[in-house]
Order: sequence, then structure tokens, then C-alpha cells
Amino acid sequence: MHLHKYEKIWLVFGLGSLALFLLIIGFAAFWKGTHPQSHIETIDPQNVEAHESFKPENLGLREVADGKYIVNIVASAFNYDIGSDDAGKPVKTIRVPKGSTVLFQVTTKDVVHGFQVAGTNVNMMVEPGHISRLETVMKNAGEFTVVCNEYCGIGHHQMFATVEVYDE
Ligand SMILES: [Cu+2]
Repeated sequence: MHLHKYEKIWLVFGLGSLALFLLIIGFAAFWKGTHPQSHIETIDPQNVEAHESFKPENLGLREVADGKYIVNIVASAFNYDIGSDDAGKPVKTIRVPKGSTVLFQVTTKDVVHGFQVAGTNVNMMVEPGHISRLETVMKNAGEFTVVCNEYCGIGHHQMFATVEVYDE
């Protein structure tokens, strides 16, 4: 079989880029440990309350050690359930001191949602059946808006909360 010179060049280029990209993916996945935020940890989306972290009384912010916090959140169309305050009103603001380490644990009961704390490096996809986890250090003080960045339906724009990082 005779191949034209240019055809050969293109073949080598095409196969070469394919091999290169597979190498990059392999390097990221197996060497750097890059993987989806769900960490392949599963949960029954129909019964998220069965999981210790997502029992209604365990939702919201909890200080687990000095300067270390965990926030448990259940997303659903079209709300972030961050627990309720003493008066029984839904919590919409998470307040943590500057420099604290915060582990966000989020799951969803229905469809795919997003969990982005705008202005920080927290940006996760939240999939039904999975628990999305991300730990971060709140380096800057300010008010950061939590937004759903996966279009989840008609009330998508109503999904929000606030993370307030205050100076101590
Ligand atoms: Cu949403």
C-alpha cells in the first residue's frame, strides 16, 4: 500500500496526539491522583438521611477541631439544605473565621447540581448517588456566594447560600 507523504505526516500527527493525551490523562489519574470529587463514595439518593453526615440534625456547620470545620449540605431542586437555626428557620449563611479549614460535604436527592463558592477554589459537581467532598482553607475574609452552576430546572437561580469569612 502506498501512502502519500502528507498522509503519513497526518497519520503520525494524529496517532501521536492521541498517545500524548492518553499519557496526560494517565499521568493525572494514576500519578497525581486526580479523580471526580465524589471519590466514588456512594449514597442512596432516595434516603440520604440514612447517612450519618446527612441526618437533618447534622446538616450545616460544625466545628470538629480548633479552626477545623465540616459543612454538610443536601442539595435538591431548588434549595441547599444547610440545616435550621434554633428558631427553626432554614440556615442560608455559613460563618467561619478567616484561615479556617473547611470540609464541604454535599449530596443531592434528585438531579445533578453544582456547588460553587464563588471567589474561592470550591467548585464541585453534585451527583445523585454520590457524596462530593472538598476541603479548603478560607484564606480571604469576605462574603462569598454559593451558586448552583449546573442547570437543574426552572428554579435553578433560586439555589444559593452565602459563606461569610470573618476576620478574628
Ligand atoms: Cu441546582
